[in-house]
Amino acid sequence: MANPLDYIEEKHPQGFTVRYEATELLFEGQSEFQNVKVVQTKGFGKMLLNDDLVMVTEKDEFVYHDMIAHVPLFVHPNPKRVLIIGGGDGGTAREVIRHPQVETCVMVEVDQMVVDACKEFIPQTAEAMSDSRVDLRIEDGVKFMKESEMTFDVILVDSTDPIGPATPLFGEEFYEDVFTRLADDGIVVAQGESPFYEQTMQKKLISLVKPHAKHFAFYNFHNMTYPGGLWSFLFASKKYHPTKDFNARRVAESGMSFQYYNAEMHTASFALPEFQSSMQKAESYGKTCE
Ligand code: AG3
Repeated sequence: MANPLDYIEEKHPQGFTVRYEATELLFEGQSEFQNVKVVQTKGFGKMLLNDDLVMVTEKDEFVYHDMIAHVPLFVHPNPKRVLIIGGGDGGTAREVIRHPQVETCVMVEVDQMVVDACKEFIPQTAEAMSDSRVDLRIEDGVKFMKESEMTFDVILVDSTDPIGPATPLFGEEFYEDVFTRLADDGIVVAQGESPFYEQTMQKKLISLVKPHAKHFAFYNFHNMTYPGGLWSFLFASKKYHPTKDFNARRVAESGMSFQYYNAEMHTASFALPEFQSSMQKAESYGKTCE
């Protein structure tokens, strides 16, 4: 064993640390943007960490990737052009291209090292990046949004936490460009952080989409490895309502099978705990998220 390990930790400024038993450090590198690690854990399969924050594990990545992709793709009636900002592990692209209407999935990831490390060690997610419908560009997502002339039906912001390279992805200018590149009936879904630990950031995310979207709402999921377990995405659209414009029959008719997503979870995930729901209502004044 090249680099034996006893454990790997994700430390939190809120005063707790999550420790995973691990056996081997499969990869470690320092890119221009961040520290990248792939670790063989005992209980979660291979794990990708960026700046020592857990991004993906083989055991539970299906939850996040189901929910970032299938919620908007089953609301939009004909999602042909999809854009992923970030998502260098490939898991989001994998779920996007399962939808037969998708003609092209442009993926803009800033860090080549993340893509290379995942291609070598986590094919479970990375494999999708070799599909002919995936147009992978190693480029700064903020710059791409500013300079691109393409229009997208669905834009998925699959980012890390708002520290390090992802900071501008939680900014006003970026969202102005996102909505410029979004079709009139387009949908944006963004990685929405923890409802328990990141309430300030969730308020900020609402303020970023509110000026541009007709409908917007957080939806939640539970996974095994993001701090607190409960985590959010933010749905925003110039046209579609995330549950009223969702036709559950389409899920059944698709013939697709999932490990986390299903038609009931789709609707239920928009039911928020009271503290988050009242925050959302308070921050949305004048605009509807209902
Ligand atoms: N995106 C990262 C979600 C945030 C995780 N945060 C944390 N562990 N503190 C995941 C990318 C999956 N494609």
